[in-house]
Amino acid sequence: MRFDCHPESGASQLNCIQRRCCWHPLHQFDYKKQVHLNVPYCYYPKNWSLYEYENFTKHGNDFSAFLHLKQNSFYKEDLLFIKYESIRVDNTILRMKIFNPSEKRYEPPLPIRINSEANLKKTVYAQYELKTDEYIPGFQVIRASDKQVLFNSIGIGGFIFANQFLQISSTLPSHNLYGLGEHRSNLRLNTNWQKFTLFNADQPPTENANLYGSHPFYMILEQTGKAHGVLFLNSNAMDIILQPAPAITFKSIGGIFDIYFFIGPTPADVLKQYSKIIGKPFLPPYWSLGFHLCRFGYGSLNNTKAVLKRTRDALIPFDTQWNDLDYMDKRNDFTYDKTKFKGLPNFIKEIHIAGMHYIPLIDAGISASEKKGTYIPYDEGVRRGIFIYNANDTLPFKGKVWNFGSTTWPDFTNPESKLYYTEMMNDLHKSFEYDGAWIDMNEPSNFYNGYINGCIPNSLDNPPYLPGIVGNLLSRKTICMNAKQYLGFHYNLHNIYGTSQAMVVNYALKKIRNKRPFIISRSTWIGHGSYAGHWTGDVYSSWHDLRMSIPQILVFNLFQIPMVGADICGFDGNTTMALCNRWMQLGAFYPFSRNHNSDDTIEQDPVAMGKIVIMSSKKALRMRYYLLPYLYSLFYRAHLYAETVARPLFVEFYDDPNTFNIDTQFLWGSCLLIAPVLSEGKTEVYAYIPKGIWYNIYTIEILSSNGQNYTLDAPIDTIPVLIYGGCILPVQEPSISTTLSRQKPYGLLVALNEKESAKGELYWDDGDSLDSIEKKQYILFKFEVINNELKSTIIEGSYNKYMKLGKIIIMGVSKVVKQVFFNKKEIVFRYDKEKFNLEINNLLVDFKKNFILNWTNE
Ligand code: MIG
Repeated sequence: MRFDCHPESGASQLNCIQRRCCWHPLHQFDYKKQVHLNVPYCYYPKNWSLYEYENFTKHGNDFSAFLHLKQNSFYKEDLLFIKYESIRVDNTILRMKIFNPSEKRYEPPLPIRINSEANLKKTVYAQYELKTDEYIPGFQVIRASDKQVLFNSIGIGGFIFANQFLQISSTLPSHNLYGLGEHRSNLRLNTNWQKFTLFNADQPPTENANLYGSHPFYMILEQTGKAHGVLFLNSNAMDIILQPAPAITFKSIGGIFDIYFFIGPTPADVLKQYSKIIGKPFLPPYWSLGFHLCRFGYGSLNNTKAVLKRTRDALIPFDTQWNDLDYMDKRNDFTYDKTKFKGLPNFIKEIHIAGMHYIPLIDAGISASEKKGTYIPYDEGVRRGIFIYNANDTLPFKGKVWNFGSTTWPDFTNPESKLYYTEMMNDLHKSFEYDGAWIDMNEPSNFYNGYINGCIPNSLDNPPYLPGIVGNLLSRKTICMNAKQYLGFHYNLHNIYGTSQAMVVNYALKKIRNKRPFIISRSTWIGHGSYAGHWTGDVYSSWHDLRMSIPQILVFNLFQIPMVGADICGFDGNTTMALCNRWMQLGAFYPFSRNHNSDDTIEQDPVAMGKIVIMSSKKALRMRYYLLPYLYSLFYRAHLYAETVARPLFVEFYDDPNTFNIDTQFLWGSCLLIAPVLSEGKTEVYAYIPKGIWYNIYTIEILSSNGQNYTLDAPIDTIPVLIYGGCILPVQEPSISTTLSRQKPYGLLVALNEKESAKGELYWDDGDSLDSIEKKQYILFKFEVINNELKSTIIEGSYNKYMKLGKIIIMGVSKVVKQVFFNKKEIVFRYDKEKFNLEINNLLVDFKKNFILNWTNE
């Protein structure tokens, strides 16, 4: 219960007491555990408070109060008056705002939130209770049904509201805490004196570092298996401290306190509630679920072509070819190199004829050093006034990225930037018909720390409290904090830069292509998933990075950014055959599946890695393509219901504490368990299998688990995948691209549970049109097995293409099958007594007609 009263270095008894805190060095205790932070010697006494209530109104859960400052903190410019105000968003979401009532302070413009007032009347039966104390400032949020205290700041010292330092602490009901990205860590965060710094940075993923994005959201699984979530909606640089009480502290350097509580009680409920505030994920185009191939430094169109050709010749399923910045002329956005990439427009036409797609990189920065009249993107940007400005004038802020001379950055909070960017992207699209956008360096990243000589000292670049940013400098590899944007200082808006770009690019792509936009962005902020996906940046080609990609992918699913993947086989450093082999297998199960690497490393496309990797890639990707109708239906559910696609086990099995700490395995939806090999030389995986019946997807062998670890076979070309009994998966024969696989017959993979029943669904549409759901241009199937009868029912929609159903596999039919009927007509089948497997091949019927398939036993 020691909340750090002197987080800066140089704490002493004297300055601790000056802060009216307790000084108590710890060396006299037997304290030897390895911890990331030192246990504070200087800590707040109970009920330490700088503020006092001036007035106070509370009716049920409606609370509002004014407080005045009685004593200064040590962070300069404490707010003299502050106001607490609770807002009932709906009966499962409570919002607590603590702000300056006399002068508006910065609040994040994104995400575009739902209007809470509109919902007020529906909240008669709130599922939470808010408690306060008349004398001691603070509040408690309690779940009404079980009286569990979810958040408690009453009497816990350390609440500070200064101009550039905001701090609030709370005890927590359990150690099972997830979220607080973007970081490299286990999925379940360590609460033993850890600091998580949120400040977007061009920083290759390593432990204890602030990375590309910021997500001040966590979910807690309580010991009872109930879950709740908390969003600290604040976009300023911040530290979040976890300590073993367990307790949490937010320390931000700007904005206001705007805290949302999501009552749950299941993990899926929490995420759905969270999505009401931040928005739900975009529905991706079907082709984007295929395999993507990329590298930095193909260097020429010929080389790009050669890699594409050898991948296709090897019959590896493959949908999208990418180019990194080497396609550009002088590394400038919205151009292409007419020598080395001569013929790019035609190449893309050929790609399209082959039923494939093409994505180029776009860097955030715009070259600022071309001769006037030779580079429209700069001239136009200046004319329209859409660049980020210097602190004291209206000239674009200049740093340097890839461009030869200098670089400037569009300000995507300026409404005019939408028109500007649409025009630039449209011009580029006229020169070659790209299909999506890869937006990089949008933290934003700069090769300088601010200007070439740094930033001129100012209160924003030198705040009284500096969060634990890598390099101990806010402007490290980015722009100065006092640079000016349309909506205010970069200091406040830094963390939303990437998402503000993604929103504009999303808008532009829709306008230009009139099809579903597909965007992959390095930098992210809350709500990003409604516009774009994410890749995890410059991971290293190591077994550790392979393993750590799983918690990273899972936590982004919690953040409502399900379209996420890591660079398969690793980005930096040379990969090896053994590593790339296992990484291609795992990567085939990333929601976003792309092999990409750096320019100073060996070639690592599957064919370049040799026979074994080719074989594995083919096997794993064919399995992915086979499962794509299921994966697509998961994305549909993410889009409508905020469900995770790549799912942590605990989200599904929250009543099984064995799953709370698992992040070396994961689920696809609720039906597939993926247990990859994550270390060299292994050909088995010792995996935790939750209670229930599971089926090996390759051999159809049954594994009946009572909730323990089992050894799964993982030969060199195989990634273990199990299907959960009770599931019906829609599948489709794989092919070398989604354009071709979409023409193949569909199938149903039915996995029966103990009661020999199962359920499933399929969402289907043309895969590329805008607003397919809103326009009802889709078809939704429900499948159900009960009492020896499989029923397929069309729920709604109007998809007008023919769909052929080919094959049905029913696993776990325990009694020998005598006859099978399709719509009462007897049909041929195969039944395998050893495997309890019923197969109906060559059905070749109209899938879009409801049907009943039933069987009798001997
Ligand atoms: O300064 O465009 O994370 O994927 O290949 C590096 C070159 C810039 C960083 C991206 C990486 C990309 C690289 N980019």
